[in-house]
Amino acid sequence: MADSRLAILSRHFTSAAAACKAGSGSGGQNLGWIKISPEVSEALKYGTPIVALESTIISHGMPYPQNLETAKELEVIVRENGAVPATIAILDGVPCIGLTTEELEILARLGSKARKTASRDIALVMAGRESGATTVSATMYLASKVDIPVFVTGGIGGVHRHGENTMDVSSDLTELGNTPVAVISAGIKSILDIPRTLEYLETQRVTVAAYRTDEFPAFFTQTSGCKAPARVESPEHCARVIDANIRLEQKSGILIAVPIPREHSASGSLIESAIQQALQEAREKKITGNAETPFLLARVNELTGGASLASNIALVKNNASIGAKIAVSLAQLQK
Ligand code: PSU
Ligand code: MN
Repeated sequence: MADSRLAILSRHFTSAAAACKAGSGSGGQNLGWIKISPEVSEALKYGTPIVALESTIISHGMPYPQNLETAKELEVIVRENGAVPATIAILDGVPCIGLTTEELEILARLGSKARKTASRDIALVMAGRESGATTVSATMYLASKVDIPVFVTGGIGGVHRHGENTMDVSSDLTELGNTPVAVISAGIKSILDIPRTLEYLETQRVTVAAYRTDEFPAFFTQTSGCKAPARVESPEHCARVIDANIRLEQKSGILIAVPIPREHSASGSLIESAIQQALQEAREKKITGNAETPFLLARVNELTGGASLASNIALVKNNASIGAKIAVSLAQLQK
């Protein structure tokens, strides 16, 4: 692993000829088309554990200023657990791995004015020199390009309800089928069709395991009524699965689903009824496609008087702590 990281770094350095007009912000190295912050660069070079973090959760997933506070706290939690945080976003057309506090603030303030950037949008955002907040799919893609194998988020996209008719299936699922990165999440929201999402992940060859539970978690609640395909018991166990996936040279990713901590799941049924109402409103207002998830998240937060946001923040923090422990275990295995 250390060798391949060095190979990637040197490849970026040698292709850096056309590089250097990438934005200034981080003061990081410009390695061709991608900018890696000095801290993340250093960590890649020495095999220090790293945790990738996404940015759509900042721009579209939470309101300002809680989004900025959460983004900063996640980085602190990752560090406290012994890993280096690498928040990923596209700034002025340049994919950035590792953001400064000022850059986090720019994204947090842009909110939904930042472009929600899935994998298919990365080239468009680069070409237009726009700023883009990366979803799970785009964050995975960019993390894999610089060889970061562990990525923490809140919830992933999935097969939408009625997806069998609309074909609204998040590209997070196909990216998981194509990109060998482990995504640590709290499962899938019940705004989505959880059983179909699990079926689709199987078709995409994605390794799926629930953390210390037999049931697949549903983001705001610990249970979904769906049995998880597998169960993992500890950060070390997760790291061994990721390490085996790397040795196997699997092209597909891993989804580790961590249930929301029990003390934050109490409002689950309140949130569930808000979700039903928000889904109904989305249908009435004909909100579809990539606008649906942000609409539902914001509406559910309003309807629950902020309870869903508090739960959301709590579960992402929990994921960050477990994800960092997984990254630390993985780095030890790869020494
Ligand atoms: N689910 C959440 N919060 C989020 C998202 C999903 O609970 O912020 C974001 C993630 O960035 C995810 C994206 O990758 O929404 C999926 O969007 P879509 O359903 O349009 O593929
Ligand atoms: Mn979609």
